[in-house]
Amino acid sequence: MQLLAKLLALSVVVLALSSPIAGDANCPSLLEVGHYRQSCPAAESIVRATVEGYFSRDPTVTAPLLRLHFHDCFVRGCDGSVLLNTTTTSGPAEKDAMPNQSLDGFYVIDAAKAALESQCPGVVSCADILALVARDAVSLATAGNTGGASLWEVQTGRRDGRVSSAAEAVANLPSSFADFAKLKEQFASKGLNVKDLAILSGAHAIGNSHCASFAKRLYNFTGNGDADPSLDPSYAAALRARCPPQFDNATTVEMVPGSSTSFDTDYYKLVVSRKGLFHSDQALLQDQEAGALVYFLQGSSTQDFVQRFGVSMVRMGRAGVLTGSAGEIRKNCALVN
Ligand code: HEM
Ligand SMILES: *[C@@H]1O[C@H](CO)[C@@H](O)[C@H](O)[C@H]1NC(C)=O
Ligand SMILES: *[C@@H]1O[C@H](CO)[C@@H](O)[C@H](O)[C@H]1NC(C)=O
Ligand SMILES: *[C@@H]1O[C@H](CO)[C@@H](O)[C@H](O)[C@H]1NC(C)=O
Ligand SMILES: CC(=O)N[C@H]1CO[C@H](CO)[C@@H](O)[C@@H]1O
Repeated sequence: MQLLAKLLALSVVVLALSSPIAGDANCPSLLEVGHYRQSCPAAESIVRATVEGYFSRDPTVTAPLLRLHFHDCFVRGCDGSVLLNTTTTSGPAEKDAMPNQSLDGFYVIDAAKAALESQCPGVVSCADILALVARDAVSLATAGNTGGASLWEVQTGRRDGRVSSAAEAVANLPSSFADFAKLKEQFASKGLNVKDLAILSGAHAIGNSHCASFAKRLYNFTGNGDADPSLDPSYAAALRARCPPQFDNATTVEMVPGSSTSFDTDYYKLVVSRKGLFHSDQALLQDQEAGALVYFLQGSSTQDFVQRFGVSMVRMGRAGVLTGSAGEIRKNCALVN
């Protein structure tokens, strides 16, 4: 345990030293670690305490919280747009797009925001709350990380956008039926490479999925009444038992059977055994570089995986951010000011 703690502490230092603060071509931003150090010194600990409070009552809260930051960053950049409600003047928001169906955890973001507003009104953006919450959720879920020590430093300084569009969510969020080339293209459009794609897909170590997100793989994959050939046949049979042809929309399946709250390398072990839940998970093996990483990570330690995961999360967290005087700091994460 002590060794793990040391390794984790070391990896945070390495990350801090190796992450450039001002950006590359994709990043005209000025994100920085500790952006609220002066303006709201308790910001990160307030967020952390909020996540911990919910986690102690319900350890399944971590997966939806991690997913929210991903959905935020892939649509209009990490600008908190995933949190906005549809209003009479706005047109359908991201929340109301098909791929969102299963988004959850908004109440945790709202609770963190309320606590922050009472301490430092109008200072901490909703987009930054999402990034911090995602880090804290993974830290709490990580196998062997006793006490949930923070696993990477989050760059902050994002500002909140004023627009949220369901149509943009549909266009930008990868489909669970996508093949490798499409996934690669969609990640590249957010400044993320094949390595980031393979590593961030490891988020599917935690959480659940509704039958609708993969049922086509079980019954009629190519239109000939067949199953997805990339899916292990006995696993397909087990999934068919759980999701019959007329499945109930509310039924869910664990991403990793029996271990869906533990952030570890089990996801990669499933993918190499053709038991990834989504076609998009299995599609990583269609590419030499991504496939090699999957094989490497399935044999790797949890601390090595989370260290890499943190690096790619920091990169994802820079996608299309608003900084400086762009956007605003929302008072209520569901509404523009
Ligand atoms: C590579 C492309 C990706 C695709 C196609 C994809 C697709 C999906 C789908 C279809 C679900 C299940 C939704 C449902 O039916 O309930 C899901 C769940 C999830 N995704 Fe992804 N995802 C991708 C990448 C990511 C990334 C990059 C992250 C985070 C860094 C992430 C985090 C999660 C988590 C944590 C869940 C479980 C949510 C829960 O239990 O509520 N995914 N994803
Ligand atoms: C946003 O929408 C949700 C779900 O429809 C609702 O529960 C919540 O009260 C709304 N928030 C605000 C601030 O209007
Ligand atoms: C399978 O898909 C094909 C093509 O989309 C469709 O014509 C056929 O009716 C489907 N079969 C079943 C059993 O849903
Ligand atoms: C399941 O969801 C689909 C698409 O949203 C809908 O058409 C269908 O009526 C739902 N089925 C049930 C049993 O609720
Ligand atoms: C959580 C959430 O807002 N879900 C919505 C996703 O979009 C569908 C329509 O496509 C709504 O019915 C859900 O309420």
